[in-house]
Amino acid sequence: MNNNNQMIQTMRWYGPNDPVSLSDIRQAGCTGVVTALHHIKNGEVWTLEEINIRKSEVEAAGLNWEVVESVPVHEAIKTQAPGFELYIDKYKSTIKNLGDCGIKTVTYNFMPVMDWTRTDLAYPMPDGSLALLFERSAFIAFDLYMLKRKNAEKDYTAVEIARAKERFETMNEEEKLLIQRNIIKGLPGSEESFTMNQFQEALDTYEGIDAAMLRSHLIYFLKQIIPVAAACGVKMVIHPDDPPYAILGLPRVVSTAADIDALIEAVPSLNNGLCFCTGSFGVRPDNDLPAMVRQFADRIHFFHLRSTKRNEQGDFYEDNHLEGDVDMYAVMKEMVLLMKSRNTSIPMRPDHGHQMLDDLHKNSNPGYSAIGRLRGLAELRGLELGVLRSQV
Ligand code: DNO
Repeated sequence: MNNNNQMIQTMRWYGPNDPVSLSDIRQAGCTGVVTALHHIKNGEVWTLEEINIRKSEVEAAGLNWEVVESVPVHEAIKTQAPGFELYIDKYKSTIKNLGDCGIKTVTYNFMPVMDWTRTDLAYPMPDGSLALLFERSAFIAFDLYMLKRKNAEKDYTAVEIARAKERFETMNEEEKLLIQRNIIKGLPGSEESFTMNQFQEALDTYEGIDAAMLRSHLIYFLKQIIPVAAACGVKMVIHPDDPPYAILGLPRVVSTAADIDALIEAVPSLNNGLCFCTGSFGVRPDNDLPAMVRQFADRIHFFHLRSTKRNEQGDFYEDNHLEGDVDMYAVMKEMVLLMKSRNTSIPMRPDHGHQMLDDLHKNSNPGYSAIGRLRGLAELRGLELGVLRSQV
């Protein structure tokens, strides 16, 4: 068995204010963390000094800063609003500074306005733990009856609208506010937070931008950034859309294998890489995850491992890491093969986890409590070992 080709175990750390400490992460069995300079405003340059402060803090706890998640892409770059070139220049400086500090894998996404989206952050599981849920009728009710987005009805079927109306009528004021907050306030790591008015204004900046145009803006960004990243040995890894389809009339262009293919065709460099998030891609039944790992084997530089369970109405909740719709065993087999064939170790993190045990009485970032992720990591690490040993 070749230990050098095993996944590098990490957890996301939100920085000094994260209720889960570096020591907790180390005790969970991780050798590294995934973190970002969340205190720096979107679009501003991460200086060498700021990067080194964070790096020293992580290293003092006996861990490595393996991956940056995320260097956010300013909205002006996504819409190509006047002055966006300046933000591209700043982004290049940040990438160069990270490379100079030895941090060589950088995650980002290209989702318009909002990052990952859920409607319920405390959805009770039968075992008493709490999960994250995307409930389609609650989301549509938000769109139609709270946001009251112009022409929103045309995005939904008559059945969906009727269901959303009924759902809305059963909500009390508190529940309405909670759903609103979950959607527009931004989940941890989103880096954007809005009031209802600001949210509508942000949506309006995408008027006239369809999927083809958004894709061309992404390709323009990649053509600018990837050569800089390649020159300083940084692998850029794009995170897929979550959920992996258009929402609220906003286009999304990183949801399927065909989407990724288009980006590779435009910018073939292997530094134009992928953060393979099984939870995000796995929401679509037409995404064949093991096949996608094989297809993009040479440019997957980071794994997010988690599973979701969907129903026929378009709802999904985050299941235990080895349960739900993702065939984690099949994905892990492909991961093991790909690390072996590239003779490398790829960082992974157990993505999210249920709030459980003592964490039920603690404050934590939704999806990022300690014990649920520890359970996920332990299961995934065991699965990897089983796959490896059975291949010998
Ligand atoms: C959610 C995360 C995302 C991810 C960004 C990457 O838990 O996976 O917020 O960090 O989309 O840019």
